[in-house]
Amino acid sequence: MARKFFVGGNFKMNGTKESIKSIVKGLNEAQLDSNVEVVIAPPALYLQLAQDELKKEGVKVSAQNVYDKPNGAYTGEISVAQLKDSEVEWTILGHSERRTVLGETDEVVASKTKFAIDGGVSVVWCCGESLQEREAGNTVAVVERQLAALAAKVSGDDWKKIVIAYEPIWAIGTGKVATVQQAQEVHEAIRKWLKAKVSDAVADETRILYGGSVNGKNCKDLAKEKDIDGFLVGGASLKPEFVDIINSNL
Ligand code: G2H
Repeated sequence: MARKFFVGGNFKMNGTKESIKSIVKGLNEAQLDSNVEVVIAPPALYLQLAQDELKKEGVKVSAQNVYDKPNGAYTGEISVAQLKDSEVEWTILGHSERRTVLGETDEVVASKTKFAIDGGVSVVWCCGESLQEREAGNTVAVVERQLAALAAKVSGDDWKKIVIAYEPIWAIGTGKVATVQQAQEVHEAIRKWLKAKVSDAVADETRILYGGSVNGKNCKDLAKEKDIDGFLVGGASLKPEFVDIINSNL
């Protein structure tokens, strides 16, 4: 089955009302490959602004995180119901900055993923190894451990609402992109794991994105690999070259 190419823009904790309006205007006016599904993830405070300004078919807004409890006494959190109320259909979950800086465990990320899906919000679920783990030869084991925690919570059609983003931590925001071969190897391992532990259909249909210092120059070669189905882009999603990344296959 052909998997639709997917490009996410993770603005992280960046932007102002003016800069986000300007990025969205750029996307509204750009010629984008119609075969690509695009989401942009501004900080929570600007989700509604981005949603209101966005006029481009094929581009949607995503949260960067969501809580795994119904509305209630959880100061500082945002609920799945609130995302739905604001017509936000996507969230990123398990980004390494949340895992390492904010202490989210594999189980917390999996629980949030299940809660989001059950509430009708699709998930860009992130995984990836640290430099130390890569140098110790544990890359695939780490990613498989993260996947196993996810698979313990989700099942069946849940997988249709998950896009996996492989983001080696050592390549995030460092300018040190994984080589095409390094990325493809891990993507292939993820697909093999899905085939062995979940199903042939999930392995075949799930999009696996690469994230980590993707830019307008390195995207084309990465996009050619058979198991790379798109990108999760940080720094470059704030710049005009985000359009070149969306159009990697043109
Ligand atoms: C990885 C990526 C986006 P960047 O975190 O999620 O960021 O492209 O800046 O490395």
